[in-house]
Amino acid sequence: MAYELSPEQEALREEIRRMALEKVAPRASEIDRSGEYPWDMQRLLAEKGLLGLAIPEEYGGSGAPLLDNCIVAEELARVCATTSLIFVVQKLAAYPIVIAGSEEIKRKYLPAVASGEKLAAFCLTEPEAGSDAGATATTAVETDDGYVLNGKKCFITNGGLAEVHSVFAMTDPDKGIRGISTYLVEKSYPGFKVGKIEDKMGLRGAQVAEIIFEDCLVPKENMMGERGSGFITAMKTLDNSRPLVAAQALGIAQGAFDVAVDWARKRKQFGSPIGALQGIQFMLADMKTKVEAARQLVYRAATLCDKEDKDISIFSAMAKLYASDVAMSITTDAVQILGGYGYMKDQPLERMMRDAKVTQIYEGTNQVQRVVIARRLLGKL
Ligand code: COS
Repeated sequence: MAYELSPEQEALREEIRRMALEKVAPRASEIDRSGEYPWDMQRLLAEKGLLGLAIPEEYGGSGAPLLDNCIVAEELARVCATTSLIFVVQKLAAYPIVIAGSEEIKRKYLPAVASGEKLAAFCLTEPEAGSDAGATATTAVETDDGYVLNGKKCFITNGGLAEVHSVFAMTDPDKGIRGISTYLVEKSYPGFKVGKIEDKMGLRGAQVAEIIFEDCLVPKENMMGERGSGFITAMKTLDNSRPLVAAQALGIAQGAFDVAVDWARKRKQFGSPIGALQGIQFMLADMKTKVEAARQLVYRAATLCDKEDKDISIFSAMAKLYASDVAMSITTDAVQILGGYGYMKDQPLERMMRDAKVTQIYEGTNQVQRVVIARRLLGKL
């Protein structure tokens, strides 16, 4: 079944595209160059109510479907992947609270996350638990006062900036993945520390850091969901956020494609625009086909998530796998079409190529996506 956007979704796309072109695009190159977190972009998204787009209305958000969120992520990434990530991560980190948090926790934290007053972070990955998320080594020990967390998370987007964290920690090590629980951890809690801030290839304006827990005391009521349900909460969250990362990758691909088409029309060699050369035409034709195929898959995955369909996992994984590979391939080809100019920082393409790379890695590497797809196809053999 092909996707079809409603008139409201088309209008949303137009509105975000206009905002992105007017306010975000002019900042993109400088955000990349400086490597500083763009608070002005965060404020822009907050003022537009976008940081709460996915959060239910009763907790201060708009309760918009995932497909709407994908449209926003795509249009922002078309001009600036870092700004798109600000949007994507706020939703990723809020999702465990939405699906597993108690009523009290939701009321206490979601409104400030939805308004953008507080940044949020999703703390799953550890130095020894990347693709193998079940190998979580951060421990949570129950005491009379609450849970005491010890351990280290790494590659945490918004690390050091976020005030609200969805953290996965091992409560009952003898139970394996069924021993992992989810905790709401505030930056202000004693024993919460920020470690190394990473120096990255792309998404230069996003802050990614280690988060360290040293006897970090978390109130008992901050456990989200049943004890031992953390792994499933993490997997459900990833199922629901992979389409969003796929949309971000799609936006990067579309942005790079737009630049390449424009260049092919204007750049003259051998006495005519290079777009008149069949070698370039075939490249552009293949690029366009891949972008549109990725869009179908991304919107389809988002629509299935919105319907809480049984095929969410496989479609989310396929969308993330395909769209991110498309983003890498389109940005690489777009640089090629611009030749030497594409390699220079005067053009946005080398930034887009660097930004595209991580979409094949984060929210589960594309190898993990293939594992998810194959397991859904075959079951565990
Ligand atoms: N929804 C609900 N339940 C799920 C699920 C999902 N999407 N995925 C797995 N589960 C359940 C399984 O059904 C299984 O339950 P049973 O033991 O009752 O059968 C249990 O969870 C364990 O699943 P599985 O055996 O597949 O777990 P593995 O340890 O083999 O790991 C992968 C599975 C590799 C898919 C998982 O670790 C993963 O997604 N890793 C990547 C993590 C990631 O994306 N990190 C990025 C961090 S965020 S930027």
